[in-house]
Amino acid sequence: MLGLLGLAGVGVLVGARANSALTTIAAKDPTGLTGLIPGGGRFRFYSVVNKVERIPPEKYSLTVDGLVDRPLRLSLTELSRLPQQEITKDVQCVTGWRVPDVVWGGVLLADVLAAAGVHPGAGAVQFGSSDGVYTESLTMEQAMRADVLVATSMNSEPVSHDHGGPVRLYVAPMYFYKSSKWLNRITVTDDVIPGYWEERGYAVDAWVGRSNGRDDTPVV
Ligand SMILES: Nc1nc2c(c(=O)[nH]1)N[C@H]1C(S)=C(S)[C@@H](COP(=O)(O)O)O[C@H]1N2
Ligand SMILES: [Mo]
Repeated sequence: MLGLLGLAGVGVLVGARANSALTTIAAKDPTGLTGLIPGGGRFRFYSVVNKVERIPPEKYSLTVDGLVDRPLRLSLTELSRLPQQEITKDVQCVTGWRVPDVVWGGVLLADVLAAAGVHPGAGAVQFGSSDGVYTESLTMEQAMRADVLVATSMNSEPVSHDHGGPVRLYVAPMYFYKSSKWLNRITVTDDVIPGYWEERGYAVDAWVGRSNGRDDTPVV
């Protein structure tokens, strides 16, 4: 019980600090307090850095490296030539807000990894962001799920800059902090490397409703 309260406390403090660090993006939510009100049904914009450079679609590339047979640098056009997948599911932030039935489009992370050829025995995947700071990771088993997407569209529009476009991750069954914005690198590793928020007290295995001391309805 004390443990759970402690983690919740850390979450609120850390969230407040992150929000106060925002300028450009947080102008849409200047107090940051709306992020703590459950059931709003609308997105909040989050970034742990003040400003993220906007990448024109034609300049975008996604590096796939690490324990793979064929390291890749995929342009948006090349991503669009891989099998396209659509997933309609909720977004759930660990601070309480949830957006129902978001339509995500893009390429399954599993298909991107297959294109690069993952070395047998590689245990995990790390994600990098063009903000230069945020990282995330998944176990290889989690990365291969059919509800984990390298997303290029959101609600049938290209993913906007504020939402992490041109390309972000969408990890449906986990809290939204797993869904790295401004995704620019996928590195296959031996083991999971805890990400930005996980170094600050949040769960590495961030299943909605089964982690972080929360009882949200799972996203399945
Ligand atoms: N690069 C990066 N990715 C990120 C974050 C971030 O600060 N930087 N915040 C995470 C958190 S906590 C949430 S709730 C969502 C917010 O996504 P949105 O801004 O599109 O609503 O992005 C996640 N991915
Ligand atoms: Mo979040």
